[in-house]
Amino acid sequence: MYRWVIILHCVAVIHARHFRSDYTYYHELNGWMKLHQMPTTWDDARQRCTLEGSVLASPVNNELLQAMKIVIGQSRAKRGVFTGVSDIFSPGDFFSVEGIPIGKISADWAPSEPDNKKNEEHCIAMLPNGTIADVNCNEPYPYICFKQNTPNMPTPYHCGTVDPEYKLESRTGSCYKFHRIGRPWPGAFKTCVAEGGHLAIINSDTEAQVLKEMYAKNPDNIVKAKYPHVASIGFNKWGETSSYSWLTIHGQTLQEAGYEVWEPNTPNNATPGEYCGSIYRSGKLNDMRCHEAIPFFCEKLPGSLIENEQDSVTDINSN
Ligand SMILES: *[C@@H]1O[C@H](CO)[C@@H](O)[C@H](O)[C@H]1NC(C)=O
Ligand SMILES: [Ca+2]
Repeated sequence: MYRWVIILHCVAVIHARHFRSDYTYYHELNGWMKLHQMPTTWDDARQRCTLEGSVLASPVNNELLQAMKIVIGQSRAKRGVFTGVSDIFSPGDFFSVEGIPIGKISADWAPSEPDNKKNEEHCIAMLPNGTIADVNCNEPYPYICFKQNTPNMPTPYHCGTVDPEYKLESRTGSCYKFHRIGRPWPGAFKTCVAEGGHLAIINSDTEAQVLKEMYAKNPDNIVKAKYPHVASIGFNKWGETSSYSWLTIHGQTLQEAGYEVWEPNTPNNATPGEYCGSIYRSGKLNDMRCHEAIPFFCEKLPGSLIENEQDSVTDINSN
């Protein structure tokens, strides 16, 4: 009897939690939400939700409207949040990021909205009382990401994410993903964080070997990268003028981190401004200009994004 209780409990938990532990499951939505307290521009909010595998939430039905209202109410977002509704594709044509036209959005306008003040209001925010207003897309707001549950949702793999591109490496105990679409170093950093990890940090010769092998599996399929044979990892030069201050993104010197094998004649700041860290296909380190779009490696501990608290399932009506 006791055993059955445990099994049933586990089934329910797995069902409810198999997206990400930083998201909360809402029964009424059959989906997950995450409030981002840190205000940002609409573009950045949309991109971060996308990178997390979700969408920028909009009140596309009454359940979402009520849930968003509750999340805003529980937060410090006293001015409200961005919704996913904007007219970025064509001025005056407002759609949610899922393509729902604003006429079908389940929210009322706040008094004297929309007013398109100064002809600069192209994004829709939700106020704490659930009404909406057009606002400036570049004026930072908090936002909510939403992930709809679907019958064919993948369950997390051994890397603790539904993203199958993360592969567990037994030699190091970490998971890695090679991003073959080039991004500047800061965008690569953002992408890895949104995926629950960080730009890869090399802590041993073995780990350098692991990345080298992954890189070799991608000989000619790298896109949007000016330099396909160099890939960003997690170290950079702190204080651009001081001579030797290369640190990992977790604050260690390369020597402390456990790997400091530079490609011959690097770092050389060959094109001035090479303050970001990368590796060649050889697995050896290189200095690179931070704004160059190049491929990159993310690293993720298998336990990040795994739920270890008792219950993250929330009932909207349960208070
Ligand atoms: C919602 O909030 C706005 C802004 O504070 C206010 O102007 C409006 O009257 C409120 N609407 C309702 C229905 O409470
Ligand atoms: Ca307005």
